[in-house]
Amino acid sequence: MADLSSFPITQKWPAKNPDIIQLYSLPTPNGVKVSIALEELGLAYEAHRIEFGPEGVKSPEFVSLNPNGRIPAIIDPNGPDGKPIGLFESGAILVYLAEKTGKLIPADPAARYETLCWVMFQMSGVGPMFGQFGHFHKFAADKVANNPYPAERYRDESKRLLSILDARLKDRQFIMGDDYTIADITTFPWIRGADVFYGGREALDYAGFPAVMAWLERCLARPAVQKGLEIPAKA
Ligand SMILES: N[C@@H](CCC(=O)N[C@@H](CS)C(=O)NCC(=O)O)C(=O)O
Repeated sequence: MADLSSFPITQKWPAKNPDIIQLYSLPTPNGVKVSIALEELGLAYEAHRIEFGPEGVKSPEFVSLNPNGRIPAIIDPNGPDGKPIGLFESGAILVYLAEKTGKLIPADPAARYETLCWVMFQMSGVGPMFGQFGHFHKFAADKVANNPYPAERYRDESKRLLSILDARLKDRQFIMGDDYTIADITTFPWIRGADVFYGGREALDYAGFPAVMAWLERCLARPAVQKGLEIPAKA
């Protein structure tokens, strides 16, 4: 049996089966990327629900795994050289899982790097900009009631990113073409999330990006996605 005792997080959220991947997450746009990938890959894992706040993501035990105090994070008991490894940042976790299994990322080197470009496009662009859009459009709307600038800035930048994605998907099934990859898994939860969590469908003019909408439906139709979107479930 794997020994995960060097990871303090396992004291607060004990592993029932330390031989399988431990996922620390919540079903948010960043969190579901990892549960969706794990489901798609058919890897065995145990999901721990980590709430926001001092008892969850900001607790010393969680921060010992991710110094940034944010979900998602994982421990793989069977990492490089067969040793346990802890990982945080959803993009890094997706690259790790894809490379571990040789799936959800092309084997061809040039196509692999192209996939990574689109993963980084999401991590540095779509995620942060959509997140700020949601903040000003919904959660802090009352704080900026007299100043439309922040909401407009992030709305317009989010729409610009959507137009880039729409052009990419116009003649492709998925971001990398016929194959569904980690570039899709990192991106579509944010397109869905801006609607489901922020009510941003109209403000972001989703109807104006038909290729993105058709791709989102294709992604959401996958059984692994339907399952991953609900993980970790509420106790
Ligand atoms: N770049 C990080 C972002 C992670 C992130 O922002 N997670 C959010 C949930 S979607 C979180 O844990 N927020 C808790 C907090 O800010 O206290 C990643 O992709 O993993």
